[in-house]
Amino acid sequence: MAATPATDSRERDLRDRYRSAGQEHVLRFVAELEPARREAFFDELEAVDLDLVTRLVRGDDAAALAATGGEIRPAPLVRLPSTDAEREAAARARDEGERMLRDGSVAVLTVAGGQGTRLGFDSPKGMYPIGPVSDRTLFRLFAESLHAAAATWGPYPLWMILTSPATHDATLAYFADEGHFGLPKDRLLFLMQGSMPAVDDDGKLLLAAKDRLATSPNGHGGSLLALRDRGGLAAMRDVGATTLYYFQVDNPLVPIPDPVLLGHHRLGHAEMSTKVVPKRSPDEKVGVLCEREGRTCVIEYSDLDEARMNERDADGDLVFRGGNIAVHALERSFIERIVETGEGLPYHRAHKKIPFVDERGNRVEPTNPNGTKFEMFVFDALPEARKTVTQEVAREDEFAPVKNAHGEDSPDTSRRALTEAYARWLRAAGVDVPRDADGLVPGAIEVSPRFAHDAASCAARVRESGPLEYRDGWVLTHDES
Ligand code: UD2
Repeated sequence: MAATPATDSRERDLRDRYRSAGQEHVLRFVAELEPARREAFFDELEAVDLDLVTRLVRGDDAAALAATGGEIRPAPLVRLPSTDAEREAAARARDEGERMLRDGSVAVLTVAGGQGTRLGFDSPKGMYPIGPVSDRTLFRLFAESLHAAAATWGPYPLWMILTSPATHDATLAYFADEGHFGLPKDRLLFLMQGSMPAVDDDGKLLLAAKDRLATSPNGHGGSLLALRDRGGLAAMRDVGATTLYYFQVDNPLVPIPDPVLLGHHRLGHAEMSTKVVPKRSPDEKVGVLCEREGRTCVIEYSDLDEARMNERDADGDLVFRGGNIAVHALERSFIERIVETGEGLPYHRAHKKIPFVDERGNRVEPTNPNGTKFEMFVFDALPEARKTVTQEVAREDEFAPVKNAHGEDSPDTSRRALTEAYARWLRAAGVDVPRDADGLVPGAIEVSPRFAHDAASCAARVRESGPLEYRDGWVLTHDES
């Protein structure tokens, strides 16, 4: 295939660099490539941080991840209020958080760059229809919550959405098709996160095709780098937002934004705060909030030893029970400090089945894990924070993730949790919502965030609306009266 002198010199440079890193094999098929594909492949190869890959393959970063020793105890919690003093503290936190929302100091980040493999849904997960009656999508639900926040507290918070190469274009197209849900466009920002190349068990880069590396998104911890590199921090500075409210795209029950967490965070002078729920069983797949040598950290479920995982206190509760639901508040200045130099957070390794092209150019779909993906986890920022707050919340009120196609944490369990949460708001507001023999709502109902976004706003709307009567398939929308 004819090559221009410029291409020749690009190829020479790349060969030199990749040869010194012991990775020249990725250029094996270059002679077969059409010029345009070759140039695009060279772009990809030039963008790879080979020094970083070499260090990760060698394990030179082990120290950063070695935080597995040392004395570990459960992180101190702001407990779910059960005493008057705790209820008063929560009310003070709410007041403070509402002040922050009114004065525009809060921006919101939804991390939505994951590949959603377990759910088996081909589009970005935010497009998943989750409304128990209306099938409104996760993104629509969040957008409506932001309309509700603006109606309640004043300014629209800046909403940033972390995408990845796998979800970026489809997410943008979806928001455009939906007219950006009527949100002010200058308050909406899509940040595409970075990718990391995958390696085989000998530390060699894998090719996904003759002209493409096998890569994967660099983990939700990559959000901090994306905030720096894709204009998120600059946008926060422009709108005067000093605190970031962070949550995952897979949880439709998350309050957006939650003044109580924000208030505890501010009043506790925290740089990073986290919500937890009591784990429902020792082996639930959530990380646990811990303290190691005076620093807060999350120990991922796969890293918690059996003894600690099963340890119970005198009341029979799990000692390490603070399950991370991945809702955080982070100070902008803290994020700036984490990302101002270098590569951000340490990388974790996941041993996975990674399809690849072998040395003869044949595509291989491995049946066993054959390589390693590298990911950063946002909670690894916690130990860097001078102060943190960990707030315990009720699972049934705030955590109903959509992760698996069936069984636990599936669309069925998530929709059921939404119906039951809406029913609790309505009952507390005096509406007669029936229960079946199992104590559950005998059907599905839905409250649009623009009708009410929590129990208190629901009570206020019901007072304005006059008597409301339950029916299966009921959807309370903003113009319900
Ligand atoms: C995560 C936490 C777990 C617990 C649980 C709560 C990790 C490693 N574990 O488990 O401790 O808090 O959530 O629900 O985080 N994402 C990106 N880019 C990426 C990878 C993921 O944006 O490169 C997003 C993804 O779209 C999703 C979220 O991060 O919103 C969680 O990702 P996951 O499904 O891989 O994490 P999971 O459920 O194993």
